[in-house]
Amino acid sequence: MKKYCLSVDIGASSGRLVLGNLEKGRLELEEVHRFGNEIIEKNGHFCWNIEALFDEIKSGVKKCGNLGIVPVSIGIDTWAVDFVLLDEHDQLLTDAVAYRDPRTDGVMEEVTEIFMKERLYLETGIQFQKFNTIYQLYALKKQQPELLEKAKTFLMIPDYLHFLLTGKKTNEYTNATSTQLINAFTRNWDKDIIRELGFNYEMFQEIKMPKTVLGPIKKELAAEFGFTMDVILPATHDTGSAVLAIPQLEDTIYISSGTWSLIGVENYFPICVTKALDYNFTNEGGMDYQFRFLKNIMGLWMIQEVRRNYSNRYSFSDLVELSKAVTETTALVNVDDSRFLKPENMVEEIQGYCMETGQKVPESPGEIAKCIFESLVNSYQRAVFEIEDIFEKEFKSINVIGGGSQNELLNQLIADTTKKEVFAGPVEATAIGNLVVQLIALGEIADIKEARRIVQQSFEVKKYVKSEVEKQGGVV
Ligand code: LFR
Repeated sequence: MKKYCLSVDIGASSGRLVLGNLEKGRLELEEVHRFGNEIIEKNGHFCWNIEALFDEIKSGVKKCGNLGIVPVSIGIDTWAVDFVLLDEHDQLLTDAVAYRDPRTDGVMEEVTEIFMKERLYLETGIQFQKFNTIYQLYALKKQQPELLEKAKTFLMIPDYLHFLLTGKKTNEYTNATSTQLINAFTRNWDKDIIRELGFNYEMFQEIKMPKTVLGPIKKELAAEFGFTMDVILPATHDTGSAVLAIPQLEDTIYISSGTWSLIGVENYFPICVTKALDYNFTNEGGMDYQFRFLKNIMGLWMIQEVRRNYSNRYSFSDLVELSKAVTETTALVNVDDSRFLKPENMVEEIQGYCMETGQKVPESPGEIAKCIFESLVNSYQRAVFEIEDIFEKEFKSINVIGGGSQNELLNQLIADTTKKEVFAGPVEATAIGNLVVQLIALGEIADIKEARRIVQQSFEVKKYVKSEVEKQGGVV
């Protein structure tokens, strides 16, 4: 009998339920359900529609039943940093406020007056981003202190969805590290930071590692689905799952490419040196206590927003084609400027930046898209330099994974700019990484090393090298 696991991977712009099973040493995937996700406005904040997301998960599970497939287990991953608080009756006290909400404007600066940046970095190894959970909690403490006082439970988004499935409360490690409240060395909640900031330590749950079998789904859900299954914790931070699906990491820098571009390397210990702090790299906790030494780059969010500004008249591939047709050199923007985090209108924000910096203002959709792609690659190039500077070595290749790895133009631009071999794929890296952890927990795969071998045998990876035109000194 084939053993199926079900991965639920929800990103900032879409979610999917993918079944996975091992067949003759290869991992087979079957997408059973896909749905959109977006930020909504609720009670004066930008939020996630968490109820709708849970409904989509249930619809997807039911589709498995319709296909006659009963998964042995299910595991959920999502983006990081966001959370909900529950009261003493396990009811929601807060909305699932999204990290792009301006409630944290200026808060990081306040917190880093209480804690020196160096101390926070030395203890947590986490990069400074205004939306980290630590700043969101501090914003809440200032703006709605009564909610924090009533809170009995802190759950991150996947923790909460797992709670809805099982009734069990836990904080999964990989995602918990993105709070900037986990000590990188004890790998547990940092009591000192939590208490000094005046958060209630008791609301944080026991940290559980990926591979933990949380338990069976609630009886009423089993009755609704017509079958039961276990919840097995994957790396619930989507980037943590994605990186597990990189076939080989030796001398390789990865870019997990989606709404964000996460660029970095896998590491066995956290690097909390001053240079890493200055470059603002993070040490996110990974499976088996590996660390992802990486940096967040604004990513395809900018293109997603541009599409929205043009009322979705252009598909992603339309924008790629239009940008290819632009022959003039383009203006460049600093994609990591926080003005691009959630501007009212991305097109106008880009144009404003170009105007203020005395560059030719991109006007057509093709020019805007070209400006975004080239600016992104410019930022990747800078991050590559920083990584090589910190590790004092050259990396041979770059492996782009995730949905963004389908963007051939971007892949080629990366190869041309960094002059490194670029490997693109697997596209469904996050779902794959989620599934392999469940399969390891079930004893179907020995460990991550074997999982990576299986990934290599199962999925297509395309190679890009510096183009000939570029080699001869022409323009891209
Ligand atoms: C990618 C991601 C990044 C995290 C950002 C915000 O989906 O999880 O790793 O920094 O979203 O949570």
